[in-house]
Amino acid sequence: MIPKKALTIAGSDCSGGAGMQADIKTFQERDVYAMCVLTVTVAMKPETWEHMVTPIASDIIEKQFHAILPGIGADAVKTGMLPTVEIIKLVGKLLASARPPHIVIDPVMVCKGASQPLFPENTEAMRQHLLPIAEAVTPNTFEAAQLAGMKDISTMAQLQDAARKIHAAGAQNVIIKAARIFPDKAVNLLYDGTSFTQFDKPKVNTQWTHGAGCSFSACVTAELAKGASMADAVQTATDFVYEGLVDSFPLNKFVGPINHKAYAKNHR
Ligand code: PXL
Repeated sequence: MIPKKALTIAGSDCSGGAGMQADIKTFQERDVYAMCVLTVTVAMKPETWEHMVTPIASDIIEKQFHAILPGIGADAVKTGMLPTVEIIKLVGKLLASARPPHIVIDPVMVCKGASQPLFPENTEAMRQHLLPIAEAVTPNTFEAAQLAGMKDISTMAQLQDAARKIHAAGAQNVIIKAARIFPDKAVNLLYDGTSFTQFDKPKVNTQWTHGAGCSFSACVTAELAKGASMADAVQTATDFVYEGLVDSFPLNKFVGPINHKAYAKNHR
């Protein structure tokens, strides 16, 4: 049987837990064929784990994209780290003209372990060029506050307010990953423009959370590629990341990824 196909337009995390590596592993675990367009490489200094971010030239991004759309076709597309305004604009333009069946935007602004957002001017470019074409956008609370123009998000009322504002900026579905703001639970909040649906999990007591956000949006993308409803896609992605966190592990003293294989092991 020919599998459904998903494309990630994202950066390389050479440590393998986040970025396009997380997306590819997640697509594979969810039985969706993985394809990728590289937008940036991230390398880390071995002594400090400081992130070194190197954007890929726009013409190379465009050539990769055209190999897949129209060259192959994709049942769903997600974006990850888009490091510059120029690249955000380019990817927005390419997706708007290719019109794949599902577009999931993960508005990556900062890596765990890095202290400052990539570039503040990227936020406005994402609002302008990515939110209007997004079937779903998957910010964490920091990214949601930036996209919504809010100072801080620390309550459910503020989460809902941010979701409404991001929806008003054009995203059809807003899924805010609120892993940290509640003391007793991790919450994913889905807003479809009409109603809110909350997906709760117990907090997992681990520092090895690398790639959780990328893998969440990749799982949503894979489920949409296979024809799931948005709510079912978010439920599966919530379970996938929760089980990956329960089974996460360290790579060195700085970083440890979720276990991308955990969900499949548990659901055999
Ligand atoms: O987790 C965000 C992220 C996304 N994309 C790339 C990354 C990271 C964090 O390290 O390296 C390429």
